Amino acid sequence: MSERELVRFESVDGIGVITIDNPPVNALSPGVPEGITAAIDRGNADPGVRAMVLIGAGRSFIAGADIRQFGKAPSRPANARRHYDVTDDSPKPVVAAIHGYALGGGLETALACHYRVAVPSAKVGLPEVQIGILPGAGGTQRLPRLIGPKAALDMIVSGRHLPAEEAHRLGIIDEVVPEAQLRDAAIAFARRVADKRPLPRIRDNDEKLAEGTADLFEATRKSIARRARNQRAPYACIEAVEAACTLPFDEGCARERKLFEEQVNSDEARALRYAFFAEREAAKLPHIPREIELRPIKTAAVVGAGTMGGGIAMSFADYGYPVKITDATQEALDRGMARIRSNYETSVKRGSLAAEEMEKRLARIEPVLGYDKIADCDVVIEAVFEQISVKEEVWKEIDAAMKPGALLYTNTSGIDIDIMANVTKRPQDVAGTHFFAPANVMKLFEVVQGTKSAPDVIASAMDLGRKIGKVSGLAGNTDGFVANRSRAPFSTEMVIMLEEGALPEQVDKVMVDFGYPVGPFVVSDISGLDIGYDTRKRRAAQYPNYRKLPIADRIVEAGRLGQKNGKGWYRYEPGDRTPHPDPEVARIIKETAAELGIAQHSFTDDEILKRMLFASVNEACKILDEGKALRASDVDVMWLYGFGFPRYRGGLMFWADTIGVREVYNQIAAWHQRYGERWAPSPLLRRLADAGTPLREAKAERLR
Ligand code: 3H9
Repeated sequence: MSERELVRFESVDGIGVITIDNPPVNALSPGVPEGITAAIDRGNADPGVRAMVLIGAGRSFIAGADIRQFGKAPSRPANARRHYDVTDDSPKPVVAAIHGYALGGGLETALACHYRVAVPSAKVGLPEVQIGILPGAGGTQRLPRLIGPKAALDMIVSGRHLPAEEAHRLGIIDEVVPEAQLRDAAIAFARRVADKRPLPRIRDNDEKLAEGTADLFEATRKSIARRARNQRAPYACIEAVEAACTLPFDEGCARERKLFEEQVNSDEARALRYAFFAEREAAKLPHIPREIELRPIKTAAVVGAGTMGGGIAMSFADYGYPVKITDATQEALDRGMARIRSNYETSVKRGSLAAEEMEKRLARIEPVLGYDKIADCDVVIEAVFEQISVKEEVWKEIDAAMKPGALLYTNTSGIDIDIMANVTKRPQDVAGTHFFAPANVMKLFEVVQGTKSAPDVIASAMDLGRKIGKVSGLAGNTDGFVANRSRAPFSTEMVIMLEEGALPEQVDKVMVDFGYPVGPFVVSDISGLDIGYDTRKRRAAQYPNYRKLPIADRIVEAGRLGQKNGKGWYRYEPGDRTPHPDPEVARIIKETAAELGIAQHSFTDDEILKRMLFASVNEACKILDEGKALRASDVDVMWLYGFGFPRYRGGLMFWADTIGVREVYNQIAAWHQRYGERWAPSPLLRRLADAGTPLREAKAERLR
């Protein structure tokens, strides 16, 4: 595409309208900045043009720099004129007309304009920190001048998107204009300001910078210390805003640029860029035509008003869907509704939800008794007790009641979904939608394709996940599906290491230092240890070679169920969730190991980390080899959104690549020799190591 097509210039009665047309999101790809520069020059050279409007074609203003270009050789000489400077220097006013998104370099472009108007649905932000960098085109210098360093820090360090109304209140947007009239309103605005001088250039206004004291920056650094550990980008953002308050504009820009250059090729930025694209890739289903017609979803039903069912109903209500919830008895329904209300009330108390909004959401959830009451819903999600006999009964009822064409999804985490599908006379309408607890909070939405699931049923599930604010990932129908199956060896290995001499607190510390928000033993205590106990018994009965975990069993048999009864892998004081290492746990571990005759040794942090994560890398390779996941990057997305894997490490497979596929293979092969069958290397892992192909590029030929 030539530059002239990427950016168009037309003159509308004295106003030069510059339109950026680089679908899908008008990123500043090579040619776009040059096009804007040329258009501004043209407007300035044309005596018939009094002012200019910069607007985006399609669904957005500008979503930022083209992220795919980062890490590649620059397409322009370093001394080329930058469109930001050319815009800012323009002797004729330039008005940014914003709809959709003005993010990153997009908002920086708008800040270089003299005025900004936006429609109510527009969003603006400097989200660079989320891809491991900082704004690199003057954003950290202009925004504090416009809205003050405190508000600017909040935006830049969080990377959040602001709705137009909030941006207007802060002073980023000069005028909010009617939704469907952006172009005309912006032209009218440009006409109004065409002769006003001096031009309001943000760079010239230092008044607000006094608020940027050393204390403010110190307090901001302190406030992010926990969240931003192991990361550099949030601190680089703060440093750049600090430079805005201590240096003249041009020097501040140079400082920002230097920090940007240092950061853009960092491991952190590479990992976060990978995560950004992996997430978008996960939404694509190569085996289903993109244009397939989705089944419309206007109303939803949830069967089962337990913790999971309640959370699922909340997920619908949170995103505006009317949802019916049903259970076997009025008491169960009442309990479920009370739990939902109490969850919402907690959010209101914490200040994350307005009381009025809570009432709106609650009003969308209708408790009903009897399957006939949910029959006309477009989608039903079954979330009853995880027992095959119970599920089978429920699925007969669902099949008998639901209208033809309804989407029938099951939220099982452990049961073969074909069993449920085959209870019905319409297995093609059935698929799995696996939510993670708490269902209204956790973002992962694992869609499970059964043997007979129809393509539109799968595509509709993937789309539904997105519509209720989740990140969808597709899994084949295998025990544990993709997320839990790939994580299971991690959970097994952490307990096996206790037999060999590690302690829960040591393992947890290693994983928290690595970047997990909480350690895996604390996570187990939060979830409750009895569920794992039951699953292990079931698995042991099912699989003759199942590796038993005697220490974990003894902990439960000693009456330690986790946080719910104040003792699990740790002990807890009443009313307090702080985990305290417990000598009784250490004693159980030691005694069990002695009975098993296992020699004790001390562990390095590195060994703990690799034992746990490599076990899962190997399993993920087996899953891919069996065709139960489409892409290694899908596994990564599931780990990011299902298990709190640190995003700045990209994901399980991306992280393993930073060590190297050959080294991962060699270590696994060595552990196979030492520990036996459970470490048998996946044939796919071996093939990748032999070919030197990164793990993150592994793909299944098709989903089986
Ligand atoms: C920056 O600006 C640095 C500057 O400070 C300094 C420069 C010197 N680049 O997400 P979607 C693609 S850093 C390339 O599915 P949505 C995306 O991959 C940048 N591609 O849509 C997808 O492609 P495909 C700061 C991009 O409606 C398609 O567009 N900006 C970019 O759910 C649709 O995207 C950001 O960090 C990009 N910048 O969400 C914003 N953006 O169809 C990043 C999107 O092949 N973008 N694509 O899969 C977003 O957050 C979301 O895409 C957005 C739209 C909210 C805009």
